[in-house]
Amino acid sequence: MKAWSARPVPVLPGEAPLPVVQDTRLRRRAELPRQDRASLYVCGITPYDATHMGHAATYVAFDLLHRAWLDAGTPVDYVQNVTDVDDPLLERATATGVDWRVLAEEQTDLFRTDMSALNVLPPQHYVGATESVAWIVPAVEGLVARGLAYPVPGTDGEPDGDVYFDVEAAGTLPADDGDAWVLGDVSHLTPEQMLPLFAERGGDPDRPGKRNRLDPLLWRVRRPDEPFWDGASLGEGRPGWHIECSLIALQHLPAPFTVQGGGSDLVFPHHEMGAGHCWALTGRPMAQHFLHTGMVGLDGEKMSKSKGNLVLVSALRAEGVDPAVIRAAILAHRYSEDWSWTAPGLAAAAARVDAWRRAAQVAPEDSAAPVLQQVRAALADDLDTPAALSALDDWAAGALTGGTGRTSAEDGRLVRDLVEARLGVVL
Ligand code: 5CA
Ligand code: ZN
Repeated sequence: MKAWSARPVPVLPGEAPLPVVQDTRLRRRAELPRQDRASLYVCGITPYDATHMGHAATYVAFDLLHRAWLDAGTPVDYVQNVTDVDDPLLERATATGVDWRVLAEEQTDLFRTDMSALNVLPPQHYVGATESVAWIVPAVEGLVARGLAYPVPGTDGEPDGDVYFDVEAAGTLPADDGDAWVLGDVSHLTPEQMLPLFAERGGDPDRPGKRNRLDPLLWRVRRPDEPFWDGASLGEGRPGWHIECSLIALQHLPAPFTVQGGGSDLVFPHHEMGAGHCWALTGRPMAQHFLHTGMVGLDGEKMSKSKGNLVLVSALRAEGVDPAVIRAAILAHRYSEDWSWTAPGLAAAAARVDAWRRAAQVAPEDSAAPVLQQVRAALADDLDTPAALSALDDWAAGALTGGTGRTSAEDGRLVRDLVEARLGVVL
């Protein structure tokens, strides 16, 4: 499907270092590899309640990584999915009496508009689950043929034939280079820790007939009143969630690709199982690095539909809030930490952006090069945006209280370019 547009990225003088990032799977900080091209897959929205500040913070975080690569002279192949058919979307459509396709299209459109407004660089491939069924079916058939997936008989109103991934069988596949996947490879959770998360996040541990309670669904056979696709030997149905992302990634990116991204709510089961599927299909790891963003709440509570405490980007925009200010409010927090959206946080961001804008009009001569270096160094340290913002605040304070020193339009322009190129904030 079509992605969205963002402003062209200003080119900065010199070359930035590649960032060191916190890798969930490796459980340590890791230097990103020097590559001719980097490859990035970020899990996209399920389009029924887009775009709240949590979504926005996650896509802004990976946009910072994207911009870090560009500033280091590395082009990025970026893929993002849209989970445009899945249980929560269908449930919401039924509950509100809207056709699921209409709901998905409306919410995806709103998301694209929000991403454009927030100046988030688009992926080259923006791919719906519904566009990928033709790739998913033969992959699942192949896993069944190799004994790595199996159909479950019907019970209690559930039809015959739902296909599950055999986590134990996949975990015994031999690896040439010691980089095999076993359950827990990405998340490092114990089975006891996995079970409640699995149940909470779309899994069905109690489905009779499964070999392991943690085996995830690959293919859900047709149910009355549910959308379905031709599944060849699997029968009509629709794909499971994790296999969607594995196949969309494998369709467009090498295995392993450089970074798999998403919110920390996706570490288990989504990224764990996605990596297992990729391993079973290719004999290679899914990604070299797994990065996860913290969860954003509202005034100290988790932001969620059920609590009704969503702060939507579109609602803020409708109130006339400058998207540059929304972005600056997000960047005041480290991407990897949980944090809360607050009204004072938004007000502080507005004051900050205003100070930067005023300072850019009166930038002291030769002040841009040092702040360029400081911002690059901060962002190279696991995208430390609070440190980057603090360097810019110091620069702005100096400019605004600079007294009689000479000002330089060129320095002002360079700082504006820096803020836009690296932070995506348009001054
Ligand atoms: N479609 C799946 C991924 S394949 C999904 O999780 N969709 S979502 O709409 O629920 O979330 C979209 C992205 O936003 C995911 O990367 C998710 O981890 C992230 N996200 C969701 N809620 C929050 C939150 N409160 N804070 C930060 N990130 C969030
Ligand atoms: Zn995903």
